[in-house]
Amino acid sequence: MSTTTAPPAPADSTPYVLYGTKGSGSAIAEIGLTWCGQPYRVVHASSWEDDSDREALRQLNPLMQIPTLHTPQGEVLTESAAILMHLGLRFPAAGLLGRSEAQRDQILRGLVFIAANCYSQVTISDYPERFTTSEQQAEREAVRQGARHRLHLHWEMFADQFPGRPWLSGEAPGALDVMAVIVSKWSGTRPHLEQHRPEFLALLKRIEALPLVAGVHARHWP
Ligand SMILES: N[C@@H](CCC(=O)N[C@@H](CS)C(=O)NCC(=O)O)C(=O)O
Repeated sequence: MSTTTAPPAPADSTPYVLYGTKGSGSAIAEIGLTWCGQPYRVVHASSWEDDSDREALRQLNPLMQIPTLHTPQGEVLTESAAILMHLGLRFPAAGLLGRSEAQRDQILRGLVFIAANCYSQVTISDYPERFTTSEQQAEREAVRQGARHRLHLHWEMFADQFPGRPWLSGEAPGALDVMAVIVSKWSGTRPHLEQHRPEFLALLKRIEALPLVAGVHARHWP
């Protein structure tokens, strides 16, 4: 049994506390929080940075993945899609989850699609050693390449099934645009889309230019 204690939950009057680092998926939560006008404090933490608060992150999220969020009510939220859903439901006026039930259904579907079929492949591409018992570098590289191939295929499917009308979330941008614009940054996805789905790439660039997105994006990828 662990003898360590979890970091104290923020009191009700304190803002959201986001565990994350620059150039990572914590940008998804930051855009969502900004979108909903919610103040937040960032704790510098990631599994791959020794000089970050890895122990605090581990206690909140045994996967040690970011974004990990402590709500003002003291709940721990992990999983980017769940964080965006939480924000969309908690602050409906911000419009993260669309303006109709039909739109909301497609946004939820798209968020789960990206989490299940794209973000998961990025993890395999980044850490192929976790997904094979082989210690051979060539075998691990084969796992990485397989994940990237699958990832790019999944983005093609996403682009075909979630056309921008004119945004991924409907007539106004929302949670699905936020998730797509960040998760598509990794593992060679954008160069692949440039060749195979150029219109979809142009849509991602439009999303990236939205003021609510651009501010956070510039801090993460200066
Ligand atoms: N399923 C998670 C995945 C989050 C994730 O993989 N985050 C990356 C950073 S972009 C991470 O923390 N990776 C570190 C690790 O897996 O050790 C989500 O959708 O938020």
